[in-house]
Amino acid sequence: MSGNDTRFVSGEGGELHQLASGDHVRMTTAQGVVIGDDQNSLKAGPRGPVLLEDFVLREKIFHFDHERIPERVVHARGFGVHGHFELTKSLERHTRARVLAKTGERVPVFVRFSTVVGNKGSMDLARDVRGFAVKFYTEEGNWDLVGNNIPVFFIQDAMKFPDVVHAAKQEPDRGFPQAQSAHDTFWDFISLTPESMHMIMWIMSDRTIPRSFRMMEGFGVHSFRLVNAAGESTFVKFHWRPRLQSQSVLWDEALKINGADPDFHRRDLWQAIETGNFPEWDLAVQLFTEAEAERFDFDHLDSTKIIPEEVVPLQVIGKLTLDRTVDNFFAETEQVAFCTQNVVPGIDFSDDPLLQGRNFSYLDTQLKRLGSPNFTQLPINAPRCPFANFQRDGHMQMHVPNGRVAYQPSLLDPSGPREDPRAGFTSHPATIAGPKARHRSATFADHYSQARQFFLSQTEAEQAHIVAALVFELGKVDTLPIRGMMIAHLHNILPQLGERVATGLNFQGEVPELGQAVPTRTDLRPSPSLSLLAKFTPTLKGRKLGILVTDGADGEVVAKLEAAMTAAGGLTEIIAPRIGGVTLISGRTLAADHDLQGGPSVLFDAVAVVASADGTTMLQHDQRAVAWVHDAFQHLKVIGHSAAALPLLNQAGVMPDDGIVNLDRAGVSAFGAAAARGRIWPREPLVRTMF
Ligand code: HDE
Repeated sequence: MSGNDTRFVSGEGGELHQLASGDHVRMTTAQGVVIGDDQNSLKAGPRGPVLLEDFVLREKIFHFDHERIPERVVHARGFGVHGHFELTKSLERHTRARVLAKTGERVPVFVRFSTVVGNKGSMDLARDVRGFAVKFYTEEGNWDLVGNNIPVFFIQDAMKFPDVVHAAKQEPDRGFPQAQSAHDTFWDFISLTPESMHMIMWIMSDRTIPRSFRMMEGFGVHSFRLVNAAGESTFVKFHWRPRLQSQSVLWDEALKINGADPDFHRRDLWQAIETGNFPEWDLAVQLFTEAEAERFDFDHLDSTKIIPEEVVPLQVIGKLTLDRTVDNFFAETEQVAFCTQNVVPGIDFSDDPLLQGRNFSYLDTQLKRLGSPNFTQLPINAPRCPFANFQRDGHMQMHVPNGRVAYQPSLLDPSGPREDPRAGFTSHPATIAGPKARHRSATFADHYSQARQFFLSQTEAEQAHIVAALVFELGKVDTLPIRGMMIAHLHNILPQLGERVATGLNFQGEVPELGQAVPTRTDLRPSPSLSLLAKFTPTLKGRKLGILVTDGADGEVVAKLEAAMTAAGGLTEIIAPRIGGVTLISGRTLAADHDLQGGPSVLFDAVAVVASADGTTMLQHDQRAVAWVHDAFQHLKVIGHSAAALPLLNQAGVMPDDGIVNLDRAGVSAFGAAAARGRIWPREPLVRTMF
């Protein structure tokens, strides 16, 4: 901007007016009246009162006052993106739904990931279940698969949903804690709800602190029905499997990430898509008949149970790709309205009592949030196929229907919408019988066997993390009898689990004897697919390397690291003592993405310190640098270093192991191979007490 730049004009009070010129459109009121001054309200005299007549001011403030809508009662914090789904294997034999029968078509989707408990402004790395909600805009209408990143749920009946949510949310008298289950009311409820125990194993595992939305599995949780053209029904469970595999952070890392970057997950997804690294998931199904379901030794209508892959194998049928960020967070992510009852012909519900309750709740909650039954007309919610009916009027009606007929049957309007019994949605005519009563089926009564199976299916490190999470969470519970009750449940799951947690808590109180409706089965074989670490294959794809550099650093090593990461499908960021970057040994300036404070090592999957001798001396006097290395070491990360950087590593308490790689001696490829394997698990017992 220069003194004679005509795009900018100073006003009488020295305020800056940026005028419409060049590509700018002219600013108008909501009525389309061009605004002449958007800096000053209309006053009686330069220092006089503001006039009520100022419709421009009043309209602007009025709209601002009403910008917020109620946040979602659960899953308030979320992040949505666009993409598409492509079916690779037809399920035509089982369903007439085109989206699951016609291969090779790209069906547009909108996906919203979320946490459950925290409010909208809470942090991304809360220990929490993640929502994984997918809206398919199919040619036969919208299909919403509103799932989570965990295949089971806390409760068996929708009747208990408000209770579990109230218990988990901030305690109502004090308004805290935010986005945490580590408090009395949550564990009070859980300790009196044995059906939650399987879910507790999952949420205390590292699955609830995912490394990225891109690295999470997703599950439809309930059984649904597929119905084919002949009207035959097959049950189905839906699974999303991330191509980048499931990966998690450590708890201490999660705590620090929340401070360093509360938007860690949304930034990660945004950055991946904006850099063309589109995340992908396979859609897999478990298919089974009613007769097969009868033979399971659990009830598939009970959402606290999984169907182990060993019992019904997964079949991959398609691929989800997320490739476009939203244009506007509010219009799309905030206004998207997922509803479990949004299904298309060929997809139908099971009698899972949770699913049945959800089918009421979602539609109801959208009315509260979006304020009008016409929320279906918002661009993010509207079907992309033709739609027509006689629903009329209501708040914020966007359509202008013509004609005098808003009903049928009618002879007056020969072209109006009419039902189609053949193409239209028909419910599977399941036969229903039984006494009308408030039942809980006896087939739902085994609360511990699958919890035990899950725990025993984990690797040693994963089991230790479940124990540590329970020790942390129950340690935040002030009411000792709640701790005692929980230890008793854990004991029912597996005696050693109860004992390990009791040891971790140094629990001296009374552990009650808890009766069991069904004794814990000890014959369920561990299911390897339930462990994230056991099925992980080394990769750098989608991972991020942080390189700490100093003045005088060897730019060639940095370049080689960057090239290796790029070739492997990963990203690299440079951290320097100051944000302006460093002067390399070659004299060239290397720009930084973060300064030491802005780019702590918790933000990266692996790290490298490429420092000169003088630079190392300087870093040794900077606690931020020492903490950077120290954290990376205790978070079990692979650390590459220039030979000259060794004194910094020593000062940070780094002990040599397979994950400490001298870049000058072992080379960049050795570093890459080590980093691809992920964390150095044998290091963990050296840096943390394990119970
Ligand atoms: Fe939800 N859930 N839920 N839920 N849920 C909502 O709907 C509810 C359940 C899930 O990104 C609400 O739009 C009941 C299971 C996701 O916008 C609400 C019950 C699963 C999202 C609601 C459940 C979920 C929600 C709040 C027990 C995994 C976020 C805002 C019967 C399969 C969707 C909203 C988004 C949101 C009710 C249990 C997943 C209140 C009554 C089980 C991913 O309608």
